[in-house]
Amino acid sequence: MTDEALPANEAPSANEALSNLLHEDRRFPPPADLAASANVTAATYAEAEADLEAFWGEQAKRITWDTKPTEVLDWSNPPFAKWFADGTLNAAYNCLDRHVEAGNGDRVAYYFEGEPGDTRVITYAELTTDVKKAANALLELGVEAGDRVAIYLPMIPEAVVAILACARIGAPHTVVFGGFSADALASRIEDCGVEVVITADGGYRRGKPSGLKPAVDEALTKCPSVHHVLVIKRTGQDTPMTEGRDLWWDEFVGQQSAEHTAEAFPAEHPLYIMYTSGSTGKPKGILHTTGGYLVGVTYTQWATFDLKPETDIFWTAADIGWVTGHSYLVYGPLANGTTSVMYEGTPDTPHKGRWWEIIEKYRVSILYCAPTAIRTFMKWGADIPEQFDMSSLRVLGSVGEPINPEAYVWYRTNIGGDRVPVVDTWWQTETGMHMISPMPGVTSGKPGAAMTPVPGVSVDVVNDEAESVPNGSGGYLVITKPWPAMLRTLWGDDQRYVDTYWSRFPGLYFAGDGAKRDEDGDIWLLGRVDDVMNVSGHRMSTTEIESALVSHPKVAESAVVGASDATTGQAIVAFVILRADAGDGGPDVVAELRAHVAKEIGPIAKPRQIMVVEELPKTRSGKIMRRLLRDIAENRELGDVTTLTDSTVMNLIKENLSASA
Ligand code: 6R9
Repeated sequence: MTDEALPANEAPSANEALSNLLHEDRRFPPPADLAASANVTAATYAEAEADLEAFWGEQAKRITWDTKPTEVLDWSNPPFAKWFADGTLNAAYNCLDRHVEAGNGDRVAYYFEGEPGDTRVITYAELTTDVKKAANALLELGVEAGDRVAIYLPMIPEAVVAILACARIGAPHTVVFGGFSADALASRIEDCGVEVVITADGGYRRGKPSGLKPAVDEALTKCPSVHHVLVIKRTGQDTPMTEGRDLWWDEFVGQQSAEHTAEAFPAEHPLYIMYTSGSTGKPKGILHTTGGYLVGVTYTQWATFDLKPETDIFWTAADIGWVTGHSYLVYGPLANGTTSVMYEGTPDTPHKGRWWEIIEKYRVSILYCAPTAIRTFMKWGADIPEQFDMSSLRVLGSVGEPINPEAYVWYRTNIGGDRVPVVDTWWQTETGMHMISPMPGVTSGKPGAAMTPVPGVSVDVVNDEAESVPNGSGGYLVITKPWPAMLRTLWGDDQRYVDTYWSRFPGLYFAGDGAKRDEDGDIWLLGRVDDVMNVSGHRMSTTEIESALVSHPKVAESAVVGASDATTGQAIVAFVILRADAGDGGPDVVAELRAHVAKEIGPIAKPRQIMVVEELPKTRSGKIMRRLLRDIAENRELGDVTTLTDSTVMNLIKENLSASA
C-alpha cells in the first residue's frame, strides 16, 4: 500500500540513514543453463538504453493491435502520459481469442486448486467461451463501455472471467479484495460510481466457508448507483437475494450466447481502477489504461521471470484483489499464453505443506510470492518443504516488501534447492508493472537487494534537492522517465495525482520509498519514507533493523516501529515472531536479540523494547501495518483496522502483551 508523499522534514535525508551498516557479501550468479537461453541478456539493456521509445515500440509488438499505433509516447502534457495513443486493441482478445485462433485453445490457462481440495483445469478455449458469455450477460444488464463494475470475489476462476468480461466490453473493473469489509467496499463503489457488482455467496478460508454476499448487501444500502448484483455460487451458503437486483451467475450467465466479437478500444481507454489506501483521507483510485498497461505487464512477466510460455507452469501466489494478482495472475500471464496455477486458500490448510504439494503436483517452474509468506514458512521450519519434490522450479520471485537477506537465502536454499535464482521485484499499484528487479539470466543476485531497473525503466535515488546521490548513500527513490504501465491519474482527481506523485520533486515521479545505492550502484529498498525513525537525531530505516532481527536464528519475522520517547525523541520498539524451534521467548531471548541488533547495526539501533508475538497485523498484500503497532507501542486507541486481512490479530497482540506484562 502506498501512502501520500510526505513533506521533506518527515522523510529521511540522504546519507543520514544507517544504510550501510548491514553487510552483505553473498552473491548468486545466474545458473549457466538459464543464462544460456535467457530471454533478457546484456543486449536487452543496451537496446533499451540506446533508444527508449524504440525499445517500447518493439515491446508493443507482443500485443495484437486492431489498429497499430504509429506513436509510442505522448508526454506533451506531463505528468499525464499517453502511450501508443492512436493504436486500438481489445485486452480480452489479447488474453484469449488470439491464442485460440493461433491453435492453442487446448493449452491450459489455469490449474485451479480450491481450498477444500476441488480442482478445475481450464483451457484457453474454455476460458474464452466463459468470458464471451459473461460479456453478453453484462451487456444484457445494460453495462456499456466506460461504465464501472465492482468485483468482490474469492480466488476462484470466475474472478478472472469477470475481469476479462469487463475488459472485453470496455467497462473498467474495480476489484475489491474479498477480505475487505462492507464499509471499504461501499467507499470504493461510491468513489467511482459502480453500476454492477459481481460477487459470490462466500469463499473458503482456513477450511471454513465465509460469507461475502452479506457484506455486499450491507454496502449497497449506501450505494444507489448499483442496479444489479451477479452472485456466483461457491460455498452453497444460504444467501438472501434481492428481487429485481440480484441474479445468480450460473443461471443468468449460463443462458447467454457463447458468441461475442471483441470490439477494439483506443489504447488509452480505462482498463481498471484499483484502490490503495493513503495515509490520510479516502483511498486513492489508481487508474490504469489498456494499451500501455498490457504491453508493460506482458513484457515484464516475460523478462523478469524468463518466461517460456510453452513449457513453464507459473504460479503467482497472490490475491487477485492486489495489483500483483491483476498484473501477474491475470493480464500478463494470459496475454503471454501462460499456464498458471491459481490457489484459493491459505498456505496451512489443510496442512503446512500445501504450497509445496501444489508445486510438486503441477510441476510449477516459476513461483511468485511475498516475503511475508516466506517468513511464515521459515517460522514453520525447513523440514516441511523438504518432504516435497520441487525440482521443477527454475525461478523464484518476491514482491510486496523488502525481502530480508535471511529470508532470501532461506527461500533460495530451502525452496529453490540452492540452485534457483530469486528475483526481488520492486513495483507498486501505481507502476502497474515491475520496475526494479534482477534479471534471472543476467544479474548476480545479492540477498536483500532489488538491484537494477528493468530494461526500459529509468530510476534514480536522490537527496532533498533532487540530486542523484553517490554510490554508498541513501535517499528517495524516484522514477525519471514515463513507462507504459504507469497510472494515468487518480480516478476523478487529477490534482491529487499531481500533488501525491509529482510535486515533491518536479518532473520526477516520487514513489514514497526510501532507497540506497550500494558501493556497486545496486539498489536496496528501505521501506516507506514514513516508516523511518528518528532516534536521538539518527535516522534509521525500519527495514534494516527488521532484517537484523530476522538474521538471528530464533526469529522468523519482525516489525519495528518508532514510539515517541521523552529522552530520545523516538525509541525503537520491535515486535518479533519466533521460529517454531526457538522456545517461548522470555527475558533471555529478548536480551539476546537486543545484543544481536547492537552487534549487527550498532548500539544506537538497539530496540528499547522487544515484544514476542504470535501474529502481526497485515494488509491483503502481506504488508505489516506499522501504524497500528505504533498505536500499541504508544498505548493509544487503535486507528482504522478495516484494511487488515484479519482484524482479530490486534486483539491477540494486546492480550498477549497484557498477559506477559
Ligand atoms: C506490488 C506492490 C507498493 C509498495 C512500494 C514498496 C513496497 C513492493 C517491494 C517493496 C521493497 C520490493 N514494495 N515491492 N519494497 N522491495 N520488492 O506491492 O504494490 O501494494 O501498491 O505496494 O510496496 O514500499 O511502494 P503495492
